[in-house]
Amino acid sequence: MTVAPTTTATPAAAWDSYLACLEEADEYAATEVATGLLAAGVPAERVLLDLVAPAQAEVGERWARNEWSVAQEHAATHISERVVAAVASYVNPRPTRGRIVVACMDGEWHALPPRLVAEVLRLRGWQVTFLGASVPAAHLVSYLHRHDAHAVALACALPVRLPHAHRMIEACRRVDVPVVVGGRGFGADGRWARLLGAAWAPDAPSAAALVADERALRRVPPAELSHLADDEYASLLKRRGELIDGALAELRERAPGTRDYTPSQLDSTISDLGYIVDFLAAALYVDDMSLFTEFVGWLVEILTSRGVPAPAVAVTLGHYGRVLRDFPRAARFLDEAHSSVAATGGAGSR
Ligand code: B12
Repeated sequence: MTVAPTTTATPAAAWDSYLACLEEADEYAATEVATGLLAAGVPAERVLLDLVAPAQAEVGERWARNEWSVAQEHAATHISERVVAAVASYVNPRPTRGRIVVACMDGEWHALPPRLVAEVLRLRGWQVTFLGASVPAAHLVSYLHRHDAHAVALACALPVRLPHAHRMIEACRRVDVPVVVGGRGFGADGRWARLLGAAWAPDAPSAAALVADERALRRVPPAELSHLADDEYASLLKRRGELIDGALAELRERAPGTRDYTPSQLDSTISDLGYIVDFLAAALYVDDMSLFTEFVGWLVEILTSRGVPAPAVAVTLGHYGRVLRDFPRAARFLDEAHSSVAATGGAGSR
């Protein structure tokens, strides 16, 4: 089916039409909605930030509520990428300022958010090199050795990547290139960015303002991670496999339905058990319990919308809590998360 694009002169008015295009995976109509706005005089930056960006957030909400399949989300994201490219080539400014290198953290596949930031920087005259998803620190550094960069913009959409983020921030510091970081992975108020010793921007316009102010970019206190001396983070990572195996065995024993899981259900379960460990590790890294409890709240919502009962999460938290009872910070985080799951009706005895 093809969606007839309506010509509307503001991103807000074009919203329904644009989302309908994403829903129908109609990339041509979606592109016409965006270029129609440009033709009507809406600045390219507004089309990117007031139409494409919030539409992507809505795509995420629909996926989270299990209203859209993963395939629909992928198709919509692909279309948004095409729309970003169409907007960029429609305007196509020539750079007048220095080079900004934009990249995702190692292991981070959310490349579209920093792509939007990259295009906004380009629109404001910077010469942008977009390195895309999952860039290992060593490759970023070798790129920076070969190309003069005014600054690096690093993206992180998932807090679970914060330890990698720290490594990359430190790598840039060592080659003396200032860094601005952004993305929802640093927390809504950027608190984990500051903890890791990096300047943080909540959105693309703020990132543009920061890179234009080199002194502000460099005026960031170094990382404060003295809590890592207790070694809980490193020890937890070493025990990741053992923890997942143990949690799976306990789930199979206490939730008999899991014994009849199909191979793909089993895969998802194992990856969720791993996510719980990884988010716990990230919370230990930044020493912030809320990182873990917010993740657990999100996981329960996602699983509930897919018919998985919340007590399964409580059983796993209880298991990890028992195995990690000698890790005071981890045990506290797990205990708190277990109580919050119980409070939302997902109690499972420990
Ligand atoms: C598309 C998408 C994907 C695509 C990404 C493809 C691509 N090319 O980008 C794919 C399929 C790869 C993906 C995978 C996953 N995803 Co995803 N994804 C999304 C989705 C729907 C849209 C992302 C997007 O484009 N957002 C639009 C941008 C513009 O929004 P934004 O982040 O707010 O960006 C603004 C600011 O944050 C800031 N900013 C952003 N980046 C940067 C960078 C810099 C340097 C600066 C300065 C500023 C800045 O400026 C932006 C514009 O103003 C989001 C939903 C969402 N709300 O974002 C989920 C979402 C981020 N994904 C999520 C999840 C869980 C996953 C997976 C774990 C799913 C899975 N089980 O496999 C994996 C993890 C993959 C990985 N290791 O990275 C969750 C994260 C939840 C959480 N608890 O952290 C979300 C929130 C969905 C949800 N509603 O639950 N995903």
